[in-house]
Amino acid sequence: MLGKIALEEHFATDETIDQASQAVPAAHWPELRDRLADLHEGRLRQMDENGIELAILSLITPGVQGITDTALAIDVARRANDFLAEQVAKRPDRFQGFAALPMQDPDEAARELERCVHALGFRGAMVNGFSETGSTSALLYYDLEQYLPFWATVQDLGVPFYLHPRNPLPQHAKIYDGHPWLLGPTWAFGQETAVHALRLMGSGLFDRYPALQIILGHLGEGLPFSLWRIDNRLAWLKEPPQHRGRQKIAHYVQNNFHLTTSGQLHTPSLVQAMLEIGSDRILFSTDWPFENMNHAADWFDSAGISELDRAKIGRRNAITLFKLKDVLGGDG
Ligand code: GRE
Ligand code: ZN
Repeated sequence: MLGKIALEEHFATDETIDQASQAVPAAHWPELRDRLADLHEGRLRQMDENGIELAILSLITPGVQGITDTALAIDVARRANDFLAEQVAKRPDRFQGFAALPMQDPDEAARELERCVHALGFRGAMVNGFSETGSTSALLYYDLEQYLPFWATVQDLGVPFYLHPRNPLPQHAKIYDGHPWLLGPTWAFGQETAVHALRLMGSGLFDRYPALQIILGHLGEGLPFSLWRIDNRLAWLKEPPQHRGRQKIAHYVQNNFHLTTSGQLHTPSLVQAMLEIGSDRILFSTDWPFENMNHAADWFDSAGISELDRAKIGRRNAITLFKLKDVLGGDG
């Protein structure tokens, strides 16, 4: 399929690139480093070869979320966003941007998102899970009370918020001791992110701000498979503790979430996600450079779904969600 749009496509700045060196065995690092640092030639060649017209770019994980010094997190986010805006400006027909946000300070995060949307033309935010701060050992999950004004800003701006994975901190990851193969994209990324998403849903956030739209990668980090069981248990057990949302968990997933196909190139999983939340809320993505664009594109282009669903998931849903008509030529 030509004209695909992809939205879990990462880059790194000089300041953040070393974070990714842990992500792959040493032998792969030079290749990964080149891929992350290349925002034009190699990337555009890959996109051309794989029928990807537009990529919405985002900083690597944990990125700004892993910076414990809040003032530094604010600075790094700002610099990364300015750098990305300059890169996008060279080829706005091929690249758009997601804001990196210093969630360590909710007011600054809201201000930075406003700046990124209004002054830099970004299409939303990508945040890599919980944030760390130096002042407390507490991890900041975004269902906490202090984030309500931030979420009000996100809703007012009308842009999506991509909740991207990160690993749990070692001191909170005892369950993985002796099994480092379970960290990262094999398992821990999804587990961490699914729980964070459930915390948002169970906090009542989407009753208060019903227009919020959250994006999850990897076909929903396992949530589509688990929705029925979560709601069934909550209904079967009439007693507290219940979550604070007024609706079933499935309702929030179906009304406040979008899923991407990043790193989950498996047709039965895609069909299952389509059955749970519908093809209007699923979007193609590749997770470059941690996955290969040709793997994602070859699978998606020949997956056994209808051509109408392929057009929606590959392109149309992104145009609607990110209001991309202005940057795309032709049919938009
Ligand atoms: C990702 O973005 O999904 C990712 C990383 C680092 C390692 C593996 C991976 O950011 O899939
Ligand atoms: Zn990713």
